[in-house]
Amino acid sequence: MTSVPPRVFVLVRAYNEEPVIGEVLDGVTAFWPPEQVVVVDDGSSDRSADVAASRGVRVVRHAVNLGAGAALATGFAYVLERSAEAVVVFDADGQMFPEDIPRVLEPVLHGECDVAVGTRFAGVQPEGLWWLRRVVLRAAAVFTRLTVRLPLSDPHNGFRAFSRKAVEAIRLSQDRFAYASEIAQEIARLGLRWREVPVRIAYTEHSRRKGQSSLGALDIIGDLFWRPKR
Ligand SMILES: Nc1nc2c(ncn2[C@@H]2O[C@H](COP(=O)(O)OP(=O)(O)OP(=O)(O)O)[C@@H](O)[C@H]2O)c(=O)[nH]1
Ligand SMILES: [Mg+2]
Repeated sequence: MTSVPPRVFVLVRAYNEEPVIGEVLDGVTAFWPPEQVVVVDDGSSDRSADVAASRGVRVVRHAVNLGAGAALATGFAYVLERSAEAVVVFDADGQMFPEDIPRVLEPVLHGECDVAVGTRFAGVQPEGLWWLRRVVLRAAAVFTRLTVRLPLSDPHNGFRAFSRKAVEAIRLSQDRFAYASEIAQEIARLGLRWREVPVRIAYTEHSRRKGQSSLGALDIIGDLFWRPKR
């Protein structure tokens, strides 16, 4: 991608990412205009939002922590209001590489699909991924294949790009991490065209300390089957 298309946004959800979000946003804004970067601060109790604002990006805040799915829904509403043509979702915790953004966006911008989903399991296996987490992520793929009939290899990878059509059509009712399974369900329900794009995911000390525990999978299953929807 030689120049950044207008009305294509990078959406960054952040919950207590103060130690790393500045560096992450520096990486993104090195080649993406800050006014096309939206940070949804999900009720952080640290200074994540202030650090983000200091980078000149747009910052939207939840007054309380609602969850990664709710933060995505807020970001979707925000970019739709700003006439977004497409949006790519990028994490604030330093696990993703800004250089991968154009590759994830490309099939959406070229009209080849409505949703591009990152996968960490194509090609080189991610370094530092603990075996139990790998098993859980693989199980999530099998679960998605069985329940939604969508053969995604990494449905819980947060690195995704969406066309405007997809953002308008997808309904998110899961506030927490079950939203990732819901996106797969929505892709299938709406018959959206999708594609997987290999991305790298780093496992850093910070991400391991504050990221999802493998037991989180049980929470997700609980949310999907037993928690009343919004
Ligand atoms: N954990 C968590 N993250 C949130 C929340 N709201 C927004 N986020 C952001 O959502 C992104 C993904 O969250 P992570 O906890 O890193 O989830 P993950 O990358 O799927 O899991 P790990 O591989 O364990 O890091 C990060 O940028 C978070 O800061 C929330 O309520 N809880
Ligand atoms: Mg993470």
